[in-house]
Parts: sequence; structure tokens; C-alpha cells
Amino acid sequence: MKPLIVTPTYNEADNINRLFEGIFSVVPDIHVLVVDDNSPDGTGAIADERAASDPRVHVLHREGKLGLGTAYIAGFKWALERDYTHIFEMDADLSHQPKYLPDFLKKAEDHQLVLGSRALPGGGTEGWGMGRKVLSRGGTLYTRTILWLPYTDLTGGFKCFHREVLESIDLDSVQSEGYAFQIELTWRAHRRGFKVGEVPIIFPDRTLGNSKMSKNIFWEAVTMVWKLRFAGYPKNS
Ligand SMILES: Nc1nc2c(ncn2[C@@H]2O[C@H](COP(=O)(O)OP(=O)(O)O)[C@@H](O)[C@H]2O)c(=O)[nH]1
Ligand SMILES: [Mg+2]
Repeated sequence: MKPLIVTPTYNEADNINRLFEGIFSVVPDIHVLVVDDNSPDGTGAIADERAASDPRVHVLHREGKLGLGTAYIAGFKWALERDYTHIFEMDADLSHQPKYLPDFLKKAEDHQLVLGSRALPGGGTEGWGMGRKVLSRGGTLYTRTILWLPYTDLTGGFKCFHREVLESIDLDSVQSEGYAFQIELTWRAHRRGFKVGEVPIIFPDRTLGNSKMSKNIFWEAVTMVWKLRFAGYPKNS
């Protein structure tokens, strides 16, 4: 296994070094690719500094805030041009806790996509109000019902793809950004018949920096689910 973590960043200067420390203390030989959108707070420069002295760290700079979905797509392409076998999605704000990485890697031995689930026994959220919990559970229920997917958490962004899965997807045709992006990739992997597994994760709210999620992201997901349902994304896309 040669795993790579792709972590998109926009203004995560307070978190990025803590993230590196957390990851490498758990999985010392993993690689990390930071995809930074020219963060005004200098996150990209902090990552560059680390990369200069640490061969496990790589940085992809983009010219401005172009969105989470395209940041992941750029990171996936970078990974596929190299010899990584497993590619993680992971937020930089420590809501995705490095301590779970070994659980993902274990599950990935016999699954081609592993999803971090806040809804499995042992998983959950910390610091969330009732409204956000209902939205998250409701979002997964809505998606499961319309797309007939058997997984327990479809909007999360802590996941691990075998490279075969990403190779099989036409990455340029993925247009969505937020929760919809997560749903769309899992849907496409499922439709292609890849084996998808889940591991429980506790998701604490970020303690430093600000969330970049918006109402648009929510509505994008609500409509995307129907687009996926009717487009079908047959097995060759
Ligand atoms: N490169 C890049 N990263 C982004 C962008 N928007 C959000 N992120 C990063 O994506 C991750 C998740 O975003 P976050 O704001 O924590 O979303 P939330 O956890 O749903 O509130 C964090 O690491 C952000 O820094 C973007 O436009 N470009
Ligand atoms: Mg977050």
C-alpha cells in the first residue's frame, strides 16, 4: 500500500501543522498533498515550509478560491500521475481525526472505497446543535431513499479510494462541490460495482478557523441527487 492523503485548504493556517503532526504520529510513512487555493492567511506558505524539509509533504497551489470539489479533482489527478495505491479525502480542520487512519487502511484491504461514517455504532458528532444533526441525518436519509444506496453516511468527506476507483471515473465530468461532491463520487463508485465499506468516526466540530460551507452547498446536494437519479451515471461514466 502506498497511501496519499489529499487535504484541501482555504485559511487553515492555525490547523495545518497540527494536522501534519497528527497524521504522521499515527501513520509515519503516509504522504500528504495539500491543495491550497492561495489562502490569504498564508496556509500555502506554511505547507511549503514543511514540504521543503519533509519529503512526505507535497503542495499544489491554485490561484484562488476555486472550490472544494475541483480542489479534490486536482489532487486526485496529481495522485494518479504517481504511484499511490490509496487516496484519502480529509479535511484540514481536524474534524477528520488522524487516529482513524489505521481503521480506514485496514478496511481498505478488502474494500475499494471506505467511507467514514458518523452514523455507525461508535461514530458520531461532537459540538453539533440539533439542527445540524437533523440536516446531516436527513441528508443521508434523503439520498439513500432516492438513490437506493445502502450506506449510513453519504455527506461525509473523510474517505479512502483505491486508485482503481478514481481511474474508472471521468474526473473532468464531476461538477459538484460540497455534499453533492461526496454523494456523487460514492454513487459513481457504487454504480461501477466497487466494494464500499464504512468505518465509524467521531466528528468534532472545528475548534480553530471558520467553516466555508454555505446554503448553496445544501441546495446543490438536494438537486444533484435527482440529477444523479435520472442521469443514472451508467457503468461507463
Ligand atoms: N482548496 C480549497 N479548500 C477548501 C475550499 N473550501 C473549503 N476548503 C477546505 O475544505 C475542508 C472542509 O471545509 P470546512 O469549511 O471545514 O467545511 P465544514 O466542515 O463542512 O464546515 C477544509 O479543510 C477547508 O479548508 C476551497 O474553495 N478550496
Ligand atoms: Mg470543517
